[in-house]
Amino acid sequence: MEINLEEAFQKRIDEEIKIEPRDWMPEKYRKTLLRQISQHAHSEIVGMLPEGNWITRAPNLRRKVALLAKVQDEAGHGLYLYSAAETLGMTRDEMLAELHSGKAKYSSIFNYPTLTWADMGAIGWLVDGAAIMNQVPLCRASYGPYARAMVRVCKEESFHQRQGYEIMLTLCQGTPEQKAMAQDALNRWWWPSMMMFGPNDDNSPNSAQSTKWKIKRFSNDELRQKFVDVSVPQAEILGITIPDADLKWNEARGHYDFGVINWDEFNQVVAGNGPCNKQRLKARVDAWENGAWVREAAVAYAEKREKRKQNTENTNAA
Ligand code: BYC
Repeated sequence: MEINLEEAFQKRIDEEIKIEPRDWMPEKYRKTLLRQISQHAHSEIVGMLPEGNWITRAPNLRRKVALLAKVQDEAGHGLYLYSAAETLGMTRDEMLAELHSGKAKYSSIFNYPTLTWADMGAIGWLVDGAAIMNQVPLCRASYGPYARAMVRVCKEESFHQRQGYEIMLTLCQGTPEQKAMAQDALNRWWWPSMMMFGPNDDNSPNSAQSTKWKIKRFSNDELRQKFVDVSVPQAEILGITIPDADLKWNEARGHYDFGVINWDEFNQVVAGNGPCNKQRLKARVDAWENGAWVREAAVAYAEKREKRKQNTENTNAA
């Protein structure tokens, strides 16, 4: 019986029919999605912190409004994604408990510090650029609630990428000091952005199954290559240099070759030993603890309303 269910499930996926929350699914499919979607949600929420750092210091009102809107969008993305993950049978409180205990991962990229205003440009350009590359194919993921959430996320990410690139363009057309600041931000954010796509394909334990289930449509290395190929001409327009001595157009492949990623650094960051891991986690745990009174007040208010509604219904019935 189990075999038939699995076969029917895979057939639906092969036929590009979306899997919905009430459909039968293998336990491992549910777990894989819960892992990926909840980690994605955590990344959006933790991802607000490095940029939130610059809202009060944005150089003018226009930049401040755009950055504020971007950070708010990220909160929204986190909420759509937590809702999609909840349809797989885990509560939001349980997911947050896993983040706060350090059990659940979030993207390595958010464990790096934002040292100058140019970092807001580099994050928008590169981090959101990498995010779009990875997330557009997720709009076609086999699980309906995830795919639908990603459609809206991707539309907003595209605005984020442009606001970042525009900051870079302005700095690169500014004074030599401003251009140097943009170059410095590119130097620090390039390699961590390359790591966002995850380990190389031959070292990616989840890829084979996630590809078969059409959660993943492209491999980690394919997406990383696409990211390099689009970023190089963008850096040329800015007139700044990607910090990779091995970056070179390969006519035969029709792609840019690039240098080797420092996987030791990646593994250290993912293991919790990056420059800002402790600070990021502490900020989230503090926010949760300091927000306890808001949650309690919301529950008390909902209970009061419910009681009032029942009293009115009883009075009307009498
Ligand atoms: N950082 O077998 P693999 C954003 C983990 S949000 C940390 O290839 P998979 C944005 C991976 O989880 C950015 N960990 O895994 C937000 C796995 O460990 P577990 C987040 C990473 O899942 C605000 C192990 O390494 N984007 O863009 O097949 C502002 C082996 O990897 C990382 C998403 O979450 C990493 N970089 O593929 C701006 C997108 N890479 O869980 C921007 C959705 C890998 O088995 N997620 N690991 O213990 C995905 O597309 C996939 O989960 C990944 C990894 C491509 C990231």
